Amino acid sequence: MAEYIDVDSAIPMSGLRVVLTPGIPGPWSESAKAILHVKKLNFVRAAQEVLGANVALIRWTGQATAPVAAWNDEPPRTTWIEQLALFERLAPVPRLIPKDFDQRVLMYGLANELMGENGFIWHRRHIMVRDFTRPEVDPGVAEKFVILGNKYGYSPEAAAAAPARCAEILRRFAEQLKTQHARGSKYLIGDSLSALDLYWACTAATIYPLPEAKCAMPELFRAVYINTDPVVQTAADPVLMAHRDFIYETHLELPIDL
Ligand SMILES: N[C@@H](CCC(=O)N[C@@H](CS)C(=O)NCC(=O)O)C(=O)O
Repeated sequence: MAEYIDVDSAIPMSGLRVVLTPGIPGPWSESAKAILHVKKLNFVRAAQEVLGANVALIRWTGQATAPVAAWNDEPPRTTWIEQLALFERLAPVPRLIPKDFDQRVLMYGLANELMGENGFIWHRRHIMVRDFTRPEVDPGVAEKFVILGNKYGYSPEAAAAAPARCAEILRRFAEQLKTQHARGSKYLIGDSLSALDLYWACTAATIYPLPEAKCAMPELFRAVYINTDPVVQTAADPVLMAHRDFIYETHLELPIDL
């Protein structure tokens, strides 16, 4: 397992510190790590405690999620979009934000559909909370999912809307990939790797996690990440999973170091 320091020790340091959840391949955290890997940026890992008090993290950043990226004494970046801007500034090459205006607008729009508040992962999390608070689930596990749901806006109405919203986004990504393949590109935007390919590769784990040999994770997390919702399943076109595998095999590090 990778080395982590505590958040209190990371605060006064200079350079790049990234707060991650040890042992858990969360899609936002894996996306940040994927960008850092492609850009060959060195960083120190600090540990967030999943659903914990995270007192030092809250004092520092005003919130308790991972990932967080901090550069020198600049304000810590707590959202994917700010983190991407920071990493692109620190290592402009290879470029992961398209130079072309229209491609850039499309990339940010689609990335927000995956990563943003009320995007794919957000709704996928509602489905996880729905499924892991059912009466047959171990009460100790269900209790954690109630806390997760309360933290991230779960309600029965939100859960009811989530599968269709996830499926809509998956269908758009599959269509985008097929259009790109037809014009001879292997990537979601333009003709080269962008942050969107990395976001998709890391998000795909919440439908089909990577196999244990490539990404070891606690058994409970694997069960939570494997999609069993039929509406989401129908929209999970094989082209999407093939793209995840292509991006990991071509651009990322396996097995994943958590
Ligand atoms: N900071 C992220 C969101 C990350 C996020 O929602 N992280 C969740 C993943 S489930 C997390 O840290 N959960 C554990 C917790 O809240 O303790 C962003 O907006 O880009």
